[in-house]
Amino acid sequence: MERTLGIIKPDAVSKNVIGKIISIIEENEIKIKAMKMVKLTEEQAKGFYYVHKDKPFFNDLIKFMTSGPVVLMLLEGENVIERWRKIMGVTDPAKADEGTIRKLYGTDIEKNAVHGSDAPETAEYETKYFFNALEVC
Ligand code: IDP
Ligand code: MG
Repeated sequence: MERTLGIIKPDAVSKNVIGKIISIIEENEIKIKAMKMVKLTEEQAKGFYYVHKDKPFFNDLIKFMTSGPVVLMLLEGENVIERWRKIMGVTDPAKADEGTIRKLYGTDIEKNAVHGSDAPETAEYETKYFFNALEVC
């Protein structure tokens, strides 16, 4: 069993597809062990995306991620880090496979509907960044 962090980003929340994305998670035998809807502060978003701080898209990304509420989810399942990334699709919705969440609900390479940790170390950092032990069922 593995754990990863999933986020439904502000574009998907404003498109009213939280339920559709959660359905996809459940259909794929992934368990939601913790979940909350929050509006990230600039400081919280910057801390979360610190690995991208030197990228040219960083400032816009922070603006986007703080533009409205997000749904944070701690996901659990077999091989869930890799499986959730596959279910999401690649970063650019235009290049994502048919049926992936980013293809279905993403807008562009920045506003791409969902987040997923990319490796065991980042999953560990990211799940602990947003959830403490008492919040995990
Ligand atoms: P990932 O979310 O598929 O792992 P990362 O490269 O880790 O992609 O980038 C983090 C987030 O930054 C992306 O999900 C997307 O919202 C945004 N992003 C990535 N590359 C670009 C870009 O070239 N332009 C604008 N935003 C980008
Ligand atoms: Mg990433």
